[in-house]
Amino acid sequence: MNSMVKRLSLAAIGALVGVSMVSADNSELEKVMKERGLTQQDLLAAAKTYTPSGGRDKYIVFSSGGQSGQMLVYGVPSMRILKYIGVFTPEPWQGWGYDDDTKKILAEGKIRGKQITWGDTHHPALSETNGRYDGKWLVINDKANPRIAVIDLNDFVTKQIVVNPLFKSDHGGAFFTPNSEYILEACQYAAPLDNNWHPMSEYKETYRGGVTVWKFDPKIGRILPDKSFTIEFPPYMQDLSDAGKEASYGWGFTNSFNSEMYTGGIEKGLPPFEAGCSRNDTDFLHVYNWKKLAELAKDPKNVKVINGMRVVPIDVAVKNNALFLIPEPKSPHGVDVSPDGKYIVVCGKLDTHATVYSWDKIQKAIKNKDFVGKDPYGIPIIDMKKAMHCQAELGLGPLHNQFGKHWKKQGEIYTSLYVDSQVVKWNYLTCKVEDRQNVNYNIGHLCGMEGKTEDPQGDYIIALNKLAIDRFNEIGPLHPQNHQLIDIRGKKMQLLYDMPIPLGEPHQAVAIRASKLKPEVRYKMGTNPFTGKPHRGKTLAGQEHIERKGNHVYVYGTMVRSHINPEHVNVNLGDTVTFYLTNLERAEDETHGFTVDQYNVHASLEPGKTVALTFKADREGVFPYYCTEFCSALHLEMMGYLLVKDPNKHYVSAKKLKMAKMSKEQLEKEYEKIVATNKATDKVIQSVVKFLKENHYEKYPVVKQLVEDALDQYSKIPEQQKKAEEAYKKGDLEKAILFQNMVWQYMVKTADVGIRARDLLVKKLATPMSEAARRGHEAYLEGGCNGCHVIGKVSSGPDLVGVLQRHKNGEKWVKEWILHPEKMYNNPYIKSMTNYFNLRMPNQGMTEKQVDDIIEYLKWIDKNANLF
Ligand code: CUK
Ligand code: CUA
Repeated sequence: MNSMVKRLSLAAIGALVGVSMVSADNSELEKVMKERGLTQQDLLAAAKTYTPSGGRDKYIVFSSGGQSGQMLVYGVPSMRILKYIGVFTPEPWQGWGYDDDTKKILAEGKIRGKQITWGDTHHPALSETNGRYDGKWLVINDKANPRIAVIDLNDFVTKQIVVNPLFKSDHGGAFFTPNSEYILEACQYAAPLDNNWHPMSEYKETYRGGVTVWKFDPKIGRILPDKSFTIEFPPYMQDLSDAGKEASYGWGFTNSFNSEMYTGGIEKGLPPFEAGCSRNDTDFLHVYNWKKLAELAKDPKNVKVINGMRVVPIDVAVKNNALFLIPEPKSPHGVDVSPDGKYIVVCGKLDTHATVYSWDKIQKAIKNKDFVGKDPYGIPIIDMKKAMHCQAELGLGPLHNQFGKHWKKQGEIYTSLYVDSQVVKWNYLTCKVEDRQNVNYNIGHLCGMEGKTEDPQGDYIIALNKLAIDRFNEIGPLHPQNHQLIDIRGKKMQLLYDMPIPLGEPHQAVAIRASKLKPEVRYKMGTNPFTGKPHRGKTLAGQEHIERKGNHVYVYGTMVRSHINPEHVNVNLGDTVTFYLTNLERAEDETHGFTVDQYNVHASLEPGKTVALTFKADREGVFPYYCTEFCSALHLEMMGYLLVKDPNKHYVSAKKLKMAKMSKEQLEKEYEKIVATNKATDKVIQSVVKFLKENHYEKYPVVKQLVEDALDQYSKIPEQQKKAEEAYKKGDLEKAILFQNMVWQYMVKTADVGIRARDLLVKKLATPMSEAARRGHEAYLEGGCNGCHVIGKVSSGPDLVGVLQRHKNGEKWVKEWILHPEKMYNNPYIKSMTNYFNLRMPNQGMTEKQVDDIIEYLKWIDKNANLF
C-alpha cells in the first residue's frame, strides 16, 4: 500500500470523499469500510473514480471489440460503458445489419463476393490534425478479413468498410498519418498478393507482405481506394506500425517477426512456426517514406496493378531510397513514435528490452550508407548500433508503449509487460526504469490519454489485460477481459479500478478528451445517416401512404409518440415489402425501434432519422409490427399489423360475434366525460406555460428545447379536436370519443414534457440548496410528505409555502408538530384543519435531525416562494 495513503487520517479521507465530519457520518463510513473490507487506499481510489449521477467523464475511450467485430465506448475515470458500435458484425439494438442501409454498409465488407459477418478488430485510431486528435473520425482494422472501417464521430455510426484486395490478413493498422492524409494498414501473415494458388515451397518467391497506404479524405471522412496504393514488403510477417510525425513526418515504421521466412509444417514432423519464427536474434523494422512513395505511385511506370490496386514493388522503393530495414530484437511487437517524432521505441516479446532508435541517427546512417548489407530482396539494412539511442531493460514480454505528459523533458513513457503482468514507467531518453505497477493479468496494449499523439495528456493509463482469472465473480470457463484504470498523476502509479469487459478481446483502445467530441443529438428530419442527405423514403407528418409498383409494396410511414402511421398494411403472399419509416421526434433521446414479427428485420430510429426495411412477404398470416423502444407511457400501443394474404386461396369469412353495444346516452356521457378531462388537463398545461413564459424559459437552451418539443405536441391538438367535433356532428359518437382521446394523448405528452421543463427551470432559477436543505428535501420525499402536500398549492393537505410564518415561533412549532402530531390533535386550529381536509397529520417517526433538515428545506422553499 502507498505509505502516504496509509498515513492519511480517516477524517482526511472522509473529507476527500465528501462526507462531512460529524461523528454520525464518520462512524457510518467506518462501518461501511469494515463491512466491505475496504482500506483507506480503496476509499481514495473510489473518490477518484466515483462519478455521481449526472456526472461526466473527462476522457472518452474507444476500445476495439476484438472478435465481436464491434467497438465499445466508455468514459474515464468512471469506466462506465456508454455504447457498443456495430462495425463488422450485426448489432441488433442499433438495427446494424437488419435494415437496408446498414446491410449495404456491411455488404461493402464482402470479400470476393462472400458476405462476412464477423471481424477480429485490433487497432482503433482517431483522425488527427497536426498530430493531435480532432474528434472527427475513427477507423479500425479487421485482422481476420483484412478490412478497415470508418466511424463517423458526428453520430458514432460506421459509414464505410473497405476491403484490402491484396492481403489475406492484416494487423499493423489502422494508423493515421498526422494530418489524416493516409491510413497505414500493414499485412500480417504473408501470402500471395494475387488470389491464385501458390505452393508453400515457393514461399520466398510468391508470398509477400506489405503495407497499404489508404488515401483518406478528412473532409468527407471516407477512404478513397482509387487513390490508395500498397508498398510491397518481403514475406517477413509484418506486425504493428506507426506513422512518423514532426521530425519523422512522411515516414512510416512497421516491424516484423519472421525474418527467417519459416513456413512451418508441424504435421510433417518439422518444428512448428513458433520455433522457426524465433530462431534469429533479430527481425526487421521496415522504414519507408510513404510521402515519396505516394508521389512515385502516381506514375504507372512505378507500379504493377494487382487485384485493382497499385503496388509499388520492392525494387522501385529501394531504387528511390524509400525503403530500408533496421534489425530489431527478436520477435518484436509494438513500435511507437515519440510525440516529437525523434525517437522510435520498439518492444520485443522475446526480449527483455525496449529498444529506442534515434531518428537523427537513422537519417545519418541512410545518408552515410552505414549499411551492414542487404536482405535477400535487395533492401539495405541499416546498422542497428548506429541507429540505436539506448536500450532499457524492462522485464519479460514488453509489448506496447504510451507516452505521458512529461515526455519532452523526462522522457515519460509506459510499457506493458505481458509475461510479467506489469506496467513499467521509464524514461526513453535515459532508458532508466522509474516505477512498476502489477496488473491482473497478462496485459496486452495499454491506453494513455491521447498517449500516442503529439500532445499526450497523462492523467491515466488503462491496462488492457488478456486474463482476469480471479478478479471477478465466477461465470463459467469463459472469463471477461479486464481493463484496469491506473492513476499516473503522482510519482507512483496507483491502480484505481477493474472493469470487466464481456465482449471479445479488445486489443487496443484510444482515449480522447471528451471536450473534443461534439456529436449531434438528432438528425435533420428525414436524413439518411449514410449519405447525410434526405432519405429516398423521407416521409413527413401527413404524407404517410402506401404505394404498390408491380409486386413491390412501399410503405411510407412515420413514427412519433405513440403511434406508427400506417397501422394496417395489406400485401399479397410473395410481394416484396419496403417499409420507409421516419422518426418525426425532435426531442433528444426519443428513439423508436421497429420490427415486423418473424421477418428478421429491425431498425433503430433516432430522432429525425429515416430507415428502410425490405423483405419478401414469403409467409401467409398476420404479423404484428411494433416499436421496440419503451418510448412513452403508451409505447405498448405503438403497433400495427402486416396482413399477408395468399391471392390464390379462397377464404371463408368468420361469423360475426354478437356483442352488446353501448346506448346513445352512455356514449354521450362518455363523450362529455372525456371533454371535461381534456379541459381540466388543458388548464394544467396553461398554468405551466404561464409559469414558463413569466420566467423566461427561452434563456435556458435545454429548457427551451423541451418547451419546443412540448409545443410541437400541443400543436397537433386542433386537428384532432376538429375531427372529434366533426364526428360528433355526424352523430358518430364512437369516433368522436376516440378523437377526443387522441386530444388527451397529445395533452398528456405536452404536460409530460412541459412539467419536465418547468422543474428544470425551477432548478435553474432557485437559490442553491444548502447541504442540510438537500437532506431535508430527501427526508421529505422519503417520509412521503409529498403524498398530501404539494408545494405552492393546497391539495390533500395545506400548502407548505410560508408555513414557518404561520405560527408564532414557527420553526419550533413546526418541529414539535412533525415530531409529535398526536399531542396537538386537540388544538382548535388543528381540529379545524383536520375537519377541512378530512385527514390527520400522521406521525412519520422522523428523527430530530431529519426534522431540522426539513425545516431548512422549508426555509429554502420560502426563499423561492415566487417559483411555486
Ligand atoms: S496487438 Cu493484441 S496485444 Cu493486435 Cu496490437 Cu498487441
Ligand atoms: Cu416508440 Cu415505443
